[in-house]
Amino acid sequence: MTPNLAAADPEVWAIVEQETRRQRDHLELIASENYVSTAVLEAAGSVLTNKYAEGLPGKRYYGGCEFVDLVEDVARRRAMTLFGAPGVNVQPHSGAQANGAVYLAALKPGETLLGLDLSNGGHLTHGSAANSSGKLYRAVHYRVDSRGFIDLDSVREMARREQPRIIVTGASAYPRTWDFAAFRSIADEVGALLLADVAHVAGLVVTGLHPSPFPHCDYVTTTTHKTLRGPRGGIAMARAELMKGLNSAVFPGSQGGPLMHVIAAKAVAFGEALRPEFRTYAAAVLENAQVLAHRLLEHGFDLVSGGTDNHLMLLDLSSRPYSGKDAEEALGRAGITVNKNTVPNEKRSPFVTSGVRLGTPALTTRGMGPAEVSRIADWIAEALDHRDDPEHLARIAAEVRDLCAGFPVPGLDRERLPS
Ligand code: DSN
Repeated sequence: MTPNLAAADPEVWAIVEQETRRQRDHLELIASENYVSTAVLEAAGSVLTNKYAEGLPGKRYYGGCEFVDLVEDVARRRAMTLFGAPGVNVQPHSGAQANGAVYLAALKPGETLLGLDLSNGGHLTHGSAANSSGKLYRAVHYRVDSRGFIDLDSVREMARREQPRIIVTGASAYPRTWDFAAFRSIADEVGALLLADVAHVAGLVVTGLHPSPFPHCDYVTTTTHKTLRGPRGGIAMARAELMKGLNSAVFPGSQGGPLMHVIAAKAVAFGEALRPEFRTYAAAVLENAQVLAHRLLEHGFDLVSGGTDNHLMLLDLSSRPYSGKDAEEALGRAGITVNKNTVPNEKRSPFVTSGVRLGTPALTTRGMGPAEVSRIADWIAEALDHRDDPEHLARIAAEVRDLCAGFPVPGLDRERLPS
């Protein structure tokens, strides 16, 4: 019999075990991470990884695609139901690939793209100079206002001045609600296409807890692994008449063979998200975010925009004597995993930053609720107060491990989860 991973490759197995322990013993507050179900893990680790399937179901460049065709059709059907999307391509390997495909379909090199500035919460693929979206296209950016909210008047003014071919909504670190209808009216006024990158809020969108980008947007992209709680990957959706161009932009435009095991895992995750329990989960994510934000405000922290409407918030540490990097390191030693993040009007480099991004999707998947989240806010404040005291941080880490022991992780602790 073929040996399993532990026997075949003890070196890699040991690393996977270490990561498993880390995921179990740490509090995961990275807003873009989550824990997938055992079913999603199984699909992602299935034999579908062996199959090449360039093309689309029913129109492939390889033989033997009859079963992967079925699974891609399930994924497409479920995604269209979830998002109310007229069309979808479930093959993008990531959100970045999904956005790249939209640009390839919608823009000619040098045409103008208007997106949210990276340091104001936007994503690299929304026209950052370091990304192909900023190199191949003429990228211009809107920003948040002094309170941290998108200033629609200034978006309109910029759109009139810059005449973009496409306007991009969506962000990696924006704690407030997107008004897609208002962006549509701006796009219509200047004759622009409208893309919503809902990667962060996808789980809220599909449960009706954030406004839907449809029917306002021409294109909608998302990752599948954040609030949507699926495998790492992306999908790209569009109005029906734009799908042909979008499909060609994914393959052969920017990708080769799709990852059929990941597409199967996407299908499983979409099936989970269609169930009523997923709405209960998404509502709990929001409730936990409110509790975390309020408790951090009680501890005297500044939050960009003063709070949150969604699953994430941004601690603004500009007035503190330590950086986002310092905070990330200290919290890491206390068993609390976060990521440093730029804040609006950032003065430090992206490797240092003056902010920390916090999110509740993963904690909520473990079954943690307001009592635990409030305790976590207290630990965050305590750890940052004692950031230079390794013993104090180690004591918090031990308390964190105790809390985590009571909250099994789907996929990691399957035998300890209630059936
Ligand atoms: N890097 C992702 C995030 O953490 O939000 C966005 O793609």
